[in-house]
Amino acid sequence: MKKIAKTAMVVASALFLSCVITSCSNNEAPTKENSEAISDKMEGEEIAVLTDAPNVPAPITRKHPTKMIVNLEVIEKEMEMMDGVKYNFWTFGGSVPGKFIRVREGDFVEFHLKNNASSKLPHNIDLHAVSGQGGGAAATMTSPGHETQFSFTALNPGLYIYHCATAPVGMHIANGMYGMILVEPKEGMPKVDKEFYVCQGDFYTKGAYGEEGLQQFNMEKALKEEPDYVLFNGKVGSLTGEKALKAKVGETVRLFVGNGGPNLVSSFHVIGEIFDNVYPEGGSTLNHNVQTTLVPAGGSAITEFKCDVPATLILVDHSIFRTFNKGTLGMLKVEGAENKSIYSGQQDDRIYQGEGGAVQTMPEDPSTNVPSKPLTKEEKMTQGKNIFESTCQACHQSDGKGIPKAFPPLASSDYFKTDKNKAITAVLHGLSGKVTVNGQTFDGVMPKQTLSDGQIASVITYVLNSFGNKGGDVTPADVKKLR
Ligand code: HEC
Ligand SMILES: [Cu+2]
Repeated sequence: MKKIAKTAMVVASALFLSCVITSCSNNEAPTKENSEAISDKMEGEEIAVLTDAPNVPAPITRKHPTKMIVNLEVIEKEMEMMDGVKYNFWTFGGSVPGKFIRVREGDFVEFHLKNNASSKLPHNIDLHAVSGQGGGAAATMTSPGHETQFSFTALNPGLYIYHCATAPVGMHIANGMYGMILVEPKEGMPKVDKEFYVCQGDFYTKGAYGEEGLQQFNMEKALKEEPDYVLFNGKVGSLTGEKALKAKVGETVRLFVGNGGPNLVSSFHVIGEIFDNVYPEGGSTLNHNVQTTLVPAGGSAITEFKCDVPATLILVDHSIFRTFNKGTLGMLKVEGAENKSIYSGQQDDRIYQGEGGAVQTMPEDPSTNVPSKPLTKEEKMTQGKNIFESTCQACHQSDGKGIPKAFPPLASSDYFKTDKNKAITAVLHGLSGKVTVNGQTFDGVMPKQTLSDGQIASVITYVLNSFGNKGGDVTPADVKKLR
């Protein structure tokens, strides 16, 4: 199945490619016999439909160039960069990234840049799809309450970034002034089932990641290229939970991926998938079977894949601290029938001891690991501290205070204050969904920890007697009851 769909996609793409290389001198106007023929004759006029991420306008079915009228409005507006964290964004069309523009190779684009009267500053636009001074920037410096106009012919097919180029350019981009324009090749693009628009950007705020309230732009951090936030589509969580992208098993998906920068290069990767096709840098070369593709600042990539099995695919910048600590995490939920021959799921979990090399048949119940002699509380504290440092600390931090918005505090936590079983259960079975700890809401995922009853007893005893918690003692038997 996959092979066929993939081959079809490859063949179609190769066709598109060969046409690009030989530049397809197919000039004949459509005739009765050949109404599908590709024409270079300019016909008609259209007003471009613009969309907000993650949506893209419908594929172009026209076989001829037209006059495309694009109306794009700059709006400066306060929006959230993360729940509770506000930022005064400067936008192309009211959101970050800016509106997606879709035209066809050869189209004559009449571009109207409007700057909302409520704006405080003039702005302009540099479209990387434009051959001409400043990519249009020189013709579009637009004061608040004004509209400028220029035209260009979309000579080169590809996926392009556009951005504001008003000084200080870095600051305008850092405030969200970028978006994408796709110039479809005249032959069109191979058909896929789903297309999405995902655009990365790095953000520099006065406060650290997660600090609430209205955040100001921080020029020092921007100069050092040390962003607090690295985001897909302008907000932490823009593509997770309810807002996750969706597809079905068997469907082909195309991602139009961009990177507005201003500084970082993205190592774009989808956990749990392999890109069947990639157009590196958004150009016309076709690559296959790619795990991670680079998306330069001010650049793009087009990736395509078939969803083979049900899974929650995770979109990341594989410069991975950005994903788990700065925001570049999105989801694509693929639903449908399982195919155990492609992916089986876990088939076994057994204890492996490196030393003796012996693979023991798994005690389904690690409580058989309980040492014959019960540990004293002091011994538990020592063992618990070791486990905490090797296992829990990475997320909950060495002082147990966690990370705002990401990992809840274990220090003085009111979550398990009156019920130590809640702490045991979290470690034993994992924890996900909304939890409130000391008045702060968290909506993350704590993976279940593979520890024995004795180890869990020790680490929870350690937590209960550390970080300002009120004390207590947990036995392996307490853990066993909840397993
Ligand atoms: C990979 C990161 C990660 C690791 C490792 C981890 N946790 Fe968690 N933990 C979380 C997240 C995220 C939550 C909140 C889950 C949610 O939002 O539903 C959480 C919640 C908790 C809670 C309940 C909320 C609170 O703060 O009181 C406890 C207790 C807890 N973890 C203890 C531990 C202990 C003990 C360990 C080590 C054995 C551990 N965790 C390891 C990420 C982690
Ligand atoms: Cu600007």
